[in-house]
Amino acid sequence: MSAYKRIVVLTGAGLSAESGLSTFRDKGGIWAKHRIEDVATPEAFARDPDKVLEFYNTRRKSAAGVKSNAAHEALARLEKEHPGEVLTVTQNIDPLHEMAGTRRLIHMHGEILKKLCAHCGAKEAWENDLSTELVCHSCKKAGGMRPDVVWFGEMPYQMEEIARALGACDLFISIGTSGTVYPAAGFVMDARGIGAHTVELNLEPSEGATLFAQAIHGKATEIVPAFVDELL
Ligand code: BV8
Repeated sequence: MSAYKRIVVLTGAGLSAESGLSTFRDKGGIWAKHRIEDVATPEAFARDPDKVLEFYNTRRKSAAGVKSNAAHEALARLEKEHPGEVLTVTQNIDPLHEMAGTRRLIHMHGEILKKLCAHCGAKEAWENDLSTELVCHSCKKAGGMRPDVVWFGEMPYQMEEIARALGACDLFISIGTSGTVYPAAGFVMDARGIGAHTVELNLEPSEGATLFAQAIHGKATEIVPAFVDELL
């Protein structure tokens, strides 16, 4: 049985790669085909909303029908069977953690299957394309409907809850993330700061690999289930 009482798991695009979703910074990844400044900032949306909405409409379509994989499922099992607390914080905007059964979950960069009104802040589940003609059900204005995702320069969601969990954890596990986007990339330092054990599970050493006390490299669908088995 695991010696740890409070576990925080941080996940990134590498966790969903074997489900068929593109990562961002790998060769041929999303940011190799699109400039962040053109599609993933509030300024880009103000300048050219059609282009930004089209980028996310395409990604929403490519996420349709995608299934969770053995790594998502192992993390759901960890939450269910670990006798202490487990909080999963994902940078991913896909719904694969929920699909696998994870319940205590924070989507710190938002969710592709929700829309957000830039005028009034109303949020709603949304599986279809977004367009500038769409009218908000709440404030009745058009032109402000955007995906409920956190763009560069915007504050990630539920940071206080994440900080509380990091400030109390005794194990921090980072999975399938390059460790290049802040504040998520700094979580390992917060966990280290309070003496938690820190582990990286990634295909290859990430930017911050040397900050972790332990690192296991390989495919998420292989190393995550094995690591969870060992923990439980
Ligand atoms: C903020 C969501 C203030 C939507 C995303 C300098 C100038 C300007 C800004 C900054 C700056 N320095 C820092 C900043 C802040 C900025 C930032 O970090 N920029 C970086 C580029 C330097 N951050 C922000 O703006 C954030 N907000 O800081 O607010 C604040 C102040 C105080 C306290 C708190 C906040 C907001 C960032 C949100 C950005 N939104 N997207 C969308 O998806 O379109 S970011 C984008 O990158 C992704 O969405 C994802 O969420 C994030 C992280 O990427 P990863 O998941 O790590 O993916 P990546 O491809 O990089 O890596 C995949 C890894 O998996 C690789 O290592 C690979 O080897 C591995 N892998 C691949 N296959 C497998 C695998 N591993 C295992 N198995 C496999 N099969």
